[in-house]
Amino acid sequence: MRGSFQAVLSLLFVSTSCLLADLNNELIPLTLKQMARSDRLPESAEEATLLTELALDLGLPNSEASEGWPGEALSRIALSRLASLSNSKTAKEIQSFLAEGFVSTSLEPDKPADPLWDDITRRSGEGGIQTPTNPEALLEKIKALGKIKFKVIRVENRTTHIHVEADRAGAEYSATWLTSWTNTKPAKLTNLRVKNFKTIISEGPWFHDATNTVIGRNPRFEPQVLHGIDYWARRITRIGDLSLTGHHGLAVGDANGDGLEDLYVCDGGSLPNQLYLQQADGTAKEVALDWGVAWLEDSRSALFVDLDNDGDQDLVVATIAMITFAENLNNQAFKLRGGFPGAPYPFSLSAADFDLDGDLDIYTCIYGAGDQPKKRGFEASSPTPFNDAENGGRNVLLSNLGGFQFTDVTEKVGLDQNNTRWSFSASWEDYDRDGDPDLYVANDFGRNCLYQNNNGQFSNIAKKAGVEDMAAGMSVSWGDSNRDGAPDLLIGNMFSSAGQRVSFQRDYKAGKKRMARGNTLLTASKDGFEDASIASGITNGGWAWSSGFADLNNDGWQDLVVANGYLSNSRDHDL
Ligand SMILES: [Ca+2]
Ligand SMILES: [Ca+2]
Ligand SMILES: [Ca+2]
Ligand SMILES: [Ca+2]
Repeated sequence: MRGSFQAVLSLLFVSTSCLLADLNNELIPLTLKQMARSDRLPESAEEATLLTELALDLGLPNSEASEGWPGEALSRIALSRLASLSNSKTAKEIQSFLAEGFVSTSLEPDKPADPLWDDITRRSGEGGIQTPTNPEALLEKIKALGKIKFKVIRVENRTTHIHVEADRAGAEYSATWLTSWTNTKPAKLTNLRVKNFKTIISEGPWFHDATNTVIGRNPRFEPQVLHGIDYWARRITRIGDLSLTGHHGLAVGDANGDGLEDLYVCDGGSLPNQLYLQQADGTAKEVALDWGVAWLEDSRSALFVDLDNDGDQDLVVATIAMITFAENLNNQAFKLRGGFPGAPYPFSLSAADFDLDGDLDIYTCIYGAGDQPKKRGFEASSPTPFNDAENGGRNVLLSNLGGFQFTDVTEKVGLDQNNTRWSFSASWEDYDRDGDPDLYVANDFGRNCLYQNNNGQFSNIAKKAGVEDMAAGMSVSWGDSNRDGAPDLLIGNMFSSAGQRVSFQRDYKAGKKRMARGNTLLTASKDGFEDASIASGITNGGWAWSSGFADLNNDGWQDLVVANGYLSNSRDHDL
């Protein structure tokens, strides 16, 4: 274990010097140097203590707690009964849970199949009429759905709203069930109504995992790539800057100018970033060390962009030490040109020519404020209040001055308005079609920003435009989802069943209720933006992080891709 750690540390390391090359230029010259092993060994055993648990205080009670939350008790009972129903082998086992006169709709009515594409079809609708159902019939219906999982998303009097997902060979089923329970001990199920269901039927898988085929032969694949964060958390000390939340982005671009897209992959602190060059046979060769970009700093985001307009793809990487800028040298290597240290704890990068002077400028989202060497993220400061926090980090717009010189113009151009929120992600689009790029910023723990560009000066018009989407904003992308010519907004937000239950019980105001609702789709028209999230069925994307529009099947309609998931415990009914 220790051997791999030291081997990693003996690779290249970025160091800084404080010489300013130019008064306007705010990049610091950087050099590469060999790092001595002793540079980063922990000062004491205490400092080497691993961060084993992330405590994220959302201001909501623990979902397991029932004190003061009567609905939570019924929620747990419902979950346990439903698990018994799906696990039972004989009708006799479930008889004790069913009230006399139990009624149920069909769980998966035989609706006509709508074609989606190729041989993939969808059946959807409501459950229909409730009829008396005996235990044998109920068990048969449940078994027919396949491997089944439940989440309680709302408790209303004695009725629990259940999100159901099930899969079997060739089909995936998802539904909302309303289940009502007697107020007796033990609580018994009086009726089960399928409010809506959707079954996607497909002969074969839609995607194949090509990871091993494409990058599996690289020397670092087994020792580095194949291991997850839990493996590295036990081997890299805190002083190695390994972030356990795994926010490491990647960039796609043609680094060597051969017409094939290549990949730069960011990794956690003490693990070198990787550069994969696509080969003619479809595999990819890892060359980061030879190309001078195997940096070890915890890296959050990267961009391949042509910063000097010479036709090749330069590289920008947001590390926790600084934003680094590297020039592409004849499609053969990168040369470090400087680093911007004024953006600590970055989460994402985006590029646009905001001032229309012909070169690309760089915007960086900064999440938390108060970053310190030994305390980062939520350890250094927490968002308050959790639904409208303004105590986050300061996002930065760096204007490209040419010749790999950049200057911080955030304040000068008006982007300092509402600029202390917990920003994860930003996306540029000329949404008002006046010729200049405008900027949407997705913020965790509160309101998002839409900065309208007016001749290089920005105003946050999110409130006026109705696009604040006060929630746990993780990601944003622009795309024309309804093909009316106006760009719409997709915002990745967390969907939390526990959060939905407690916000409903306490009758939280709309602003707080939205915190756990899930993804948001805001469609634009000449009359402004409209919230189409629920109508379009996109809210439940799990605990969403990165998301984006992509026309996956080339039918001219934008599909959505959402990356989701979070640290979880071993409960097997956790979706
Ligand atoms: Ca290439
Ligand atoms: Ca270039
Ligand atoms: Ca514009
Ligand atoms: Ca499509």
